[in-house]
Amino acid sequence: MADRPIFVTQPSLAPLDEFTPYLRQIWDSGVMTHNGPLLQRLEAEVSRRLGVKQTVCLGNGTLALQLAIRALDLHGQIITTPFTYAATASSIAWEYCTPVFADIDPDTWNLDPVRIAEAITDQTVGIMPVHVFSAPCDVAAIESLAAERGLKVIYDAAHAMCVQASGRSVMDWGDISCTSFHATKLFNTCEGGACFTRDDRLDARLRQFRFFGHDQAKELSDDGTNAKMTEIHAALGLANLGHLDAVIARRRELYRHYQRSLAGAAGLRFQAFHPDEYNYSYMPVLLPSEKTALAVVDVLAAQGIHPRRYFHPALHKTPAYAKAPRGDLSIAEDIASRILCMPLYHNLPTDQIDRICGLVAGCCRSNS
Ligand code: T4K
Repeated sequence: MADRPIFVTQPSLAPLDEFTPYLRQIWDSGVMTHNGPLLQRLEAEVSRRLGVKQTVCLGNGTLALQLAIRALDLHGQIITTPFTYAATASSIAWEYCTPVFADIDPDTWNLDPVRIAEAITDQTVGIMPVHVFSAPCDVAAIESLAAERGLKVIYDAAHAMCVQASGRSVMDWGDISCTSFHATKLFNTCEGGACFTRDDRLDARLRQFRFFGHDQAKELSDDGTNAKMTEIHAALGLANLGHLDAVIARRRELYRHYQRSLAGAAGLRFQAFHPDEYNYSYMPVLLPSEKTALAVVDVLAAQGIHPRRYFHPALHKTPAYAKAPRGDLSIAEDIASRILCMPLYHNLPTDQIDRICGLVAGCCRSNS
């Protein structure tokens, strides 16, 4: 048994004394929200860091997806993956569109462009692929299909901060890309998220939508909601941004440690990705069967170690989306049934990883 429980992740936080000078600025100025100086600085620094034209910071990643659908004025069916977190499909449904599920690739676990093409109907208006666990989708195939069929693309890049796809930031693809800065993400502002677009008109719409519909002159010239990020959240982002490279490097080392330690585990597989196009924010492993995955959960839980079944069940198996239109989803169902995300965070000790891997390999052996 570990001294303290080991969860799937722990937030990466800058030292407290790097956060407090930002708080001092807020206390001195009294500006707490509404496009304040720290928010503007965070947006500029994230844009510079990722090499994207504009960053629109928001209250969370779910709102980012919803605002993206609104900004593109989508009404109809949006093709997406069932192998994702609920927020992907809920953002579609909450914007009065219909999620349509297509199957995933068995190796990358991302939406398969061939299956997307098969799911297109005369009601399809867009595609919402997810860069699952940060591995980029086949962006070139998806975008040429979308261009050919006149569809909009919104990437759910909630996991994919700092990832490159085909030589540019993954956030630079699609009509709009959306990410999450939740506490459990690689880069966090506690709660938060962002939209990215190269289109100035969409950028202006997103900014207006996040602030009730106010334009720059504070006129209420459009529809909108409250999706703002506060100065306190932006302050945390600025403090955390300085440590991002070190966090990614450490996570990469720990990921490789897992890979080496699990190399002999019978029937266990890792996600397929290019090592330069991944941020190591998750440690997903595919067990040989659901029985083995459940055995691993039990054996680790008895030791105070808690991996997560991200993403089980596949969304079409949940009550909210049981009736959503879909094709054959057998690959997503299979992967969802035997996936486990193992604990991975910057200060997870390697001797704990060795212990976890020993227990996982034991389950693979006894269930093979
Ligand atoms: N699209 C995708 C593909 C997503 O994965 C997500 C979110 C979104 C969109 C929407 O983005 P946001 O609207 O959330 O910005 C978590 C997160 O709540 C969620 O952000 C995330 N995906 C999802 C995959 O995971 P839970 O319910 O698994 O989190 P929870 O609270 O069980 O936390 C996991 C572990 O992390 C805990 O066991 C302990 C640790 N933890 C967690 C929190 C919140 C901490 O140590 N400190 C903390 O403050 O959903």
